[in-house]
Amino acid sequence: MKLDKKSMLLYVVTDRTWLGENKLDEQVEAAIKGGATFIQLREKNLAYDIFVREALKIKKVTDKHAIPFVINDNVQVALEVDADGVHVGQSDAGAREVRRLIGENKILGVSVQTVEDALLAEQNGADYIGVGAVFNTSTKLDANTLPFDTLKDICRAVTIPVVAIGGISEENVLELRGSGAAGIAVISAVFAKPDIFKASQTLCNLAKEMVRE
Ligand code: TZP
Ligand code: MG
Repeated sequence: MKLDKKSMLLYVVTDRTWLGENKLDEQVEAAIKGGATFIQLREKNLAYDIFVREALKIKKVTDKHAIPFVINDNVQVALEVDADGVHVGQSDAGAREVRRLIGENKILGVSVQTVEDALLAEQNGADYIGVGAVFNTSTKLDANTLPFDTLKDICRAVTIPVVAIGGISEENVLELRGSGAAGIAVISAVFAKPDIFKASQTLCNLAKEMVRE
């Protein structure tokens, strides 16, 4: 599926770490109202049935606001809830295999850290690429931090949109100016904040400034 570059502007990835008494679908809606343009449900510890139930709740919100919705790693959940697509990393099922499973009309996102893997992902049917970590992050413990030039080289090498991820905050978004990234993907910069709507709104404005040529 061909993606509008604009939908990559503020890509928000879910995380229950800071959920407390709140509901994830309500937090996602607050993020969308603030300006999130893309939602990824990322669940590492949910049983299948609960994962599906949560995915359906989030999908209700993303459908209501006409925002693309993808599932991290789990093709089966994505197909079961008819999500807009799937996002996989290098250690998950290969892009070509995932594309075969989901068909041509769903969104396929792939995480890469090298130009070589980016080109391969594009050849294998990725619609967009995630590159990171672009800054130090404590959200994903096994993420290593990439040089700015690697992000830039990847953006130049592929024709599909690239979203930068990892340690991005209000303070450092503008350091990504000139990278060629179509937007930013964030977890803690939205979900660790007490006011998700406001955090999303601020990041959205900064992301617009970041992508401006
Ligand atoms: N992939 C690379 S870094 C990262 C993922 C999922 C974590 C991003 O989280 P945060 O809180 O935005 O640094
Ligand atoms: Mg993964």
